[in-house]
Amino acid sequence: MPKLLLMDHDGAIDDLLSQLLVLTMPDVELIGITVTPADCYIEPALESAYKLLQLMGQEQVPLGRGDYYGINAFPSEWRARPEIINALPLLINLPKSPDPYGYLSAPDLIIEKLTAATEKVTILMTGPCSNLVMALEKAPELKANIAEIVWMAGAFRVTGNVQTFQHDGTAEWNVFWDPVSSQKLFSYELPLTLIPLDVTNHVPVTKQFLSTLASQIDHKLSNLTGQFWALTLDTIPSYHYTYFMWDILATSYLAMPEQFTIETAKANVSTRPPNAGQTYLDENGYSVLFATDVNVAYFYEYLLTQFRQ
Ligand code: AGV
Ligand code: CA
Repeated sequence: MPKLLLMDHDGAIDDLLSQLLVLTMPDVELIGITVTPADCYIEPALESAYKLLQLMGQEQVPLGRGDYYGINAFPSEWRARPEIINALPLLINLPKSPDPYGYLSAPDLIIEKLTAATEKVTILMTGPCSNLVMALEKAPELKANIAEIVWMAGAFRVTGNVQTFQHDGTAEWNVFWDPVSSQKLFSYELPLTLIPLDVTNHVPVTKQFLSTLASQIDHKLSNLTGQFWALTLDTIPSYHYTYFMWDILATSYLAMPEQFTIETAKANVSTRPPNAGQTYLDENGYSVLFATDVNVAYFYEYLLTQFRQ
């Protein structure tokens, strides 16, 4: 039986790639997608999310709109990228929205779906965790309906990717956007598996991968995802600008957990400068699992297989 999945993403290019990847998974039944206005502007991101559902013939999957804005905003150049996505040839002529009256709020959709579920639900988050935390603050009893949370977030034994004022560079962006909600999520001690920079650093977007993907361009999804990824290579070639397969790696964990090296730890989240959003190991902290390594060759091969349709 396929596992029930709720996905929350924040509309960046690898979030949208992750949504597509989820939609190729035979063992997953996607029961809702909520979008966080973090690494995106919400309207174009919802438009992208809906267009990808249509492309995959799954427009019945409901979308929820995140209206909460975190504590530390993402750079606007990153947030603006989905506008380009929506103009790509395979997407530009698809309808923008299923519902002229708007969307349910993201926390309400999460509550509705967790309440109605006939079995425990897996939650995949590829952006900040605020929508889920708001839902669980409102309806704490629904924690019992969660099977596992998989979250692309954090940096434990490697440097972070936030470079900004009032910050020492130790945090990863999804945690930094809303450190307070992140700490709350840790404190619930639900089954939480983090896919942090420690492991995503192993999977940059490489021209070699894109070149192999291009060799199967007759498959619609290889064509489209190749275009998505090409748009991520416009940045300055230094670590802080390298585009990794952050969210896609977290998403692939659903299908190939045995390919990851996972560590059990006690950890906490800092909520104040100069290291707001830092995830750190702490004997007196909360129980979490986090990935430290992955079978990289297997992962890239998995993507090439899934997008051969
Ligand atoms: O920190 C990684 C998270 C992932 O969820 N995001 C991008 C992924 O969607 C933030 C981010 C870090 N560096 C970036 C990011 C960059 N160079 N461009 C866009 N977003
Ligand atoms: Ca993201």
